[in-house]
Amino acid sequence: MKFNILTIFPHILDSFFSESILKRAIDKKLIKINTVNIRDFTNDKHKTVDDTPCGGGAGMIMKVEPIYKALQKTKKNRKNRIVLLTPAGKQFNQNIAKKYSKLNQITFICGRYEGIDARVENFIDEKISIGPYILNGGEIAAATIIEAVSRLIPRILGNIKSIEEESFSANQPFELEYPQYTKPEIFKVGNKKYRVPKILLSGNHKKIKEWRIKKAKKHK
Ligand code: 6GU
Repeated sequence: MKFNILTIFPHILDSFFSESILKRAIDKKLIKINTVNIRDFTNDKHKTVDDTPCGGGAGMIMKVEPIYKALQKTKKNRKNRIVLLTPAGKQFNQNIAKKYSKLNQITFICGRYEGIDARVENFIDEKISIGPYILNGGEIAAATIIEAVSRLIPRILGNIKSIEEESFSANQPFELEYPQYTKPEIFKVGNKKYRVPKILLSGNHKKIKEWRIKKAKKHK
């Protein structure tokens, strides 16, 4: 699966993609991250990507032409979804992540919060936000979505079972989240002892399963 990221800060996400699971997925060619510098699609001497708002007002607005040209360069095919990242978009969620994970290619346009020429909307499939708060630009949103989508692509996570057991994939958000523990069985802070629940050390898998279901329901 290929992710195109159109941005004026092409290196902002470099370290994010060069560690851990996403790095492994890129190395194994399960995903490809194609960062496109919008500035490369300007044709004036100063490589201008923004300009003052028509009608007046504060701030700068991202120009439509460089974004349009950058979009033309990302190879189009039936399954290439073009997503404008903006706090005014539809809120991203796990169902959207699942749908995206079935596509061949997604192109993210990272706007700066101050604004983007509204004519860009003629060249996109949808507007997406990652939550009800304002970021300076869409780059962190692109990283968030790419991480959520990538881990649903088969073979990217080492342990596929952990996805299957995950509450979200059962379409029951949070319901199946039970508390997890690892060694040591007793964690001491001063004279206070924090213990792993005895049942989890019992080896009784049926009882453990029942306990986990009970705990997960309480969690809600
Ligand atoms: Cl996609 N962009 C910006 N600038 N802010 C956001 C966002 C996106 N999603 C939530 N806040």
